[in-house]
Amino acid sequence: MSSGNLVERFKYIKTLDEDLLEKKIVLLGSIDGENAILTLEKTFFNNITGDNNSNSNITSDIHNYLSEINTIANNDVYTWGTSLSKQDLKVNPGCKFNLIYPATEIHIRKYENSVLHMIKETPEAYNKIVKPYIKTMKGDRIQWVKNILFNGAESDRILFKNNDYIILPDMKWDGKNINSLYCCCIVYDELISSIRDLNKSKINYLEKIRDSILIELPKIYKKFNLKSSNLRLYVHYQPSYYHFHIHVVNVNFLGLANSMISGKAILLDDIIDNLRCMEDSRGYSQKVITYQLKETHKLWELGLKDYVQ
Ligand code: G7M
Repeated sequence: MSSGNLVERFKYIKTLDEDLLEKKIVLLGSIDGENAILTLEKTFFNNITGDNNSNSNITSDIHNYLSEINTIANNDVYTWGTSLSKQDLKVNPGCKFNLIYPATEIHIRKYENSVLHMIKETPEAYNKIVKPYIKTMKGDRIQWVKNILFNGAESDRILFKNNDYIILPDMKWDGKNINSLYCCCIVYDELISSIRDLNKSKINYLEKIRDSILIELPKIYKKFNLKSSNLRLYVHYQPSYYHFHIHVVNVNFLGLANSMISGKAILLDDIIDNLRCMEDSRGYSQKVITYQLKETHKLWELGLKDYVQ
């Protein structure tokens, strides 16, 4: 079944979230009686800084690009208004969508806007509350990861792979505009669920992966002059998916505030250096980790609400 077909059958129930900065709205709906989450996001002006293909360059044909110009006001040298922009699906689509269908209760909780709290997760809280929860999140929930690693899913999108990891465009990235580059590096090691499973024995392994990403991505995007120093590598705690993966984004792109925020994102280099400096060889399993958690997150009601800072 094509995704277009699914989106056409989406019936709106309620708005889960909207973000004026990211120009994004998240809708809960149903398709054939089952829950679905549809995220709609306005796209960038891909072609202003994209490739130099003249068809796709809106700057070379601004009058054709903008139509029905409506002036709201002007004052001295300032004028502002609205207009329609010419769009075409291939080089200049107006909107990017993500559909999750069927969506589980966990998906809905993840996307629903909710109050955040700062949690101080002790090793005891991890062992008592989080570790058992992670066990319940290992099956279907990370099927998409297994599909990428072992079943050929998204195989035409893989940018690089070796024995340690696969790197490919994150589903949040359209894969076109280098300025908003967002890749996901998924490791093959199924025993690392989160940073809690990292200890000194993993330092070389993490360094090897980091160094490889920093060499390979600039090679792949050489024509855009991407440098290793343009890449920001980080890991989430808590992640949404408990199979170790690294977020790799363009350091110049600040539109990912929610993903990169402190209290959620930890730089890979800081993780490696923390491991090196830790006296305890058991590593992150022994740390108090402070991070943000939504009130609607399952871990909140499972007991982390007793560990607020
Ligand atoms: O919060 P966490 O660290 O678990 O982030 C997981 C990342 O995986 C997010 O940036 C998602 O956008 C990305 N992602 C999730 N899914 C389901 C997919 C997928 O099916 N394909 C790709 N390429 N990325 C995904």
